[in-house]
Amino acid sequence: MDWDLFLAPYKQAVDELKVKLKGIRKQYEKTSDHSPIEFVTGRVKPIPSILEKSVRKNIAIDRLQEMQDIAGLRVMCQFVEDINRVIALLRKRNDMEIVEERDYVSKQKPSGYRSYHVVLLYPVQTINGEEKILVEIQIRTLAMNFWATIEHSLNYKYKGAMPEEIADRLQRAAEAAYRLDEEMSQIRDEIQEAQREFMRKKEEKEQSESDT
Ligand code: 0O2
Ligand code: 0O2
Repeated sequence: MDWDLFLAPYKQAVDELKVKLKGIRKQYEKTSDHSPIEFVTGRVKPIPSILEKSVRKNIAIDRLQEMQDIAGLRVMCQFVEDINRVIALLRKRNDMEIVEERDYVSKQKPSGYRSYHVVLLYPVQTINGEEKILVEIQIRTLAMNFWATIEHSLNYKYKGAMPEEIADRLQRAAEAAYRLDEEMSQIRDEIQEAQREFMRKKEEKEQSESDT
């Protein structure tokens, strides 16, 4: 198996999509509208994780292109409402085709995990022509991301054998993260007004500095 060759289009897709998704944020920065995207990260799944998942999901090595998250991106949003705005933006695009959506936002996983997963077919242009590959985009709030990051590292630490007390605490933390998102949504208008005011003051300051 030539991993460099196999993973090259995935790496290219991650790089391209990172630029494209960050571009959405940049476009919003030029308007007075709130950006539904706070920040974007991306990664190509490490080879040991690909192999572990292929065993767990019973995917033969010559069918690895069926694995949905070899190329993975994460879009972080301030508010739960922003998740739908990001999904709407993705659905409108003609440079990607959505093939599957998994909504763990309205229906959380038993672990307490919440996030919206969109699986795409994304065309990568190579010297041998176009290659369509699967890409997974996870869209979540900052609070969902905070929880998932901690839970992921604890899972890694305990290698699946998480002490019950810690699992209970994580459940409670998931509920707290949910309530935090709810509270933030409720004061969303006030936050946005404060952000607009901040931008206005910043622009005024920059303007007066350039005038002098
Ligand atoms: P900027 O100017 O900081 O916005 P990369 O290869 O660096 O583009 P990668 O490897 O996919 O990105 O992921 P990485 O490095 O973990 O993080 C990607 C971007 O997300 C980086 O910005 C981080 O600064 C930003 N980031 C990570 N965590 C947070 C966070 O908690 N809050 C905020 N607001 N941003 C975060 P860039 O792309 O380097 O550019
Ligand atoms: P990574 O690179 O470590 O993030 P699965 O059987 O759950 O592995 P499935 O059903 O194909 O995979 O897809 P699913 O559940 O929609 O998405 C799997 C990915 O979602 C995981 O990737 C995680 O990134 C994230 N995820 C799903 N459930 C949880 C959870 O309970 N806690 C945390 N922290 N993340 C979760 P991988 O494969 O773990 O890879």
